[in-house]
Amino acid sequence: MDKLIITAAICGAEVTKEHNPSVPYTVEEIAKEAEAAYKAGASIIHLHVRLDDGTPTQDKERFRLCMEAIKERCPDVIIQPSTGGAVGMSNEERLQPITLNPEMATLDCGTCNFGGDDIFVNTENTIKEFGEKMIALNIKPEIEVFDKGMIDMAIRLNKKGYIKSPMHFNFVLGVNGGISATPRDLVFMAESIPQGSTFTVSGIGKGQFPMASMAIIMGGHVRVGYEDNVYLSKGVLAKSNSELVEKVVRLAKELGRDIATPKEARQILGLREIL
Ligand code: KMH
Ligand code: ZN
Repeated sequence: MDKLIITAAICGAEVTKEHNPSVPYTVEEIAKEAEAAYKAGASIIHLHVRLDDGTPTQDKERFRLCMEAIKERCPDVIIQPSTGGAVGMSNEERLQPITLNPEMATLDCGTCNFGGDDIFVNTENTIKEFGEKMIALNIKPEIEVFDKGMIDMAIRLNKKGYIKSPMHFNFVLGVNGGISATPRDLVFMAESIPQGSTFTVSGIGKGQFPMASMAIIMGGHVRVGYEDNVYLSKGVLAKSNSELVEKVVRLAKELGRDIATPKEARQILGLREIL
């Protein structure tokens, strides 16, 4: 079994300091959280950025500042900017960070409800546009799927040449509008991807650590972080994203799975070598 790649989704676009005062907003806060998560064992930082007041933004210059600040503190970490941004953003807005030469970026493969009146819109043409641009820029997409039909969409677009093989999926389980964070649904998702694909698992809220444990056992990879969950355990807020990463490292150790360094993660995912 491959070593375990841990992704830290340190900031997100929807979670706020009201949910957990340690959610990072400023460049300095984001860089500090990224470094702490990296030191705890994360090899990938899934990155959203904010204005200082917490407003989510996909502004290229804000991304540049945050990426430079992270690279200064942890030069070999893999930075994976979001192209999902926040609900309601235009495609043009969302695509800005891919022009900063990242090794990876997210590619959301379908539309879904996102709680209340929110809809996270990713039409087939949007996915094609994002996929083509990532191929042109030699960026490995992390294919975010919130439901099984989104896997099928990715497979169709892979056959049509909009997404390259081998594909790397992120099963986001437990969004209010997506597939549930249950063992049955995780197994269903894992059995639905083409042979030779890799996957990581993002359990939302209380699903985070049960789904992480299953991913460790199944040979998948794990994403944790404030974007998905702000609690270390029931009723206990995590003081930093690093506490969430440390918990995954402990689980992996107990279950006999070694943790991948960024270099090893690059090999497992077939990223272009940048160092
Ligand atoms: N903020 C969500 C609406 C991604 O990063 O690509 C979408 C999201 C997905 O977070
Ligand atoms: Zn995200």
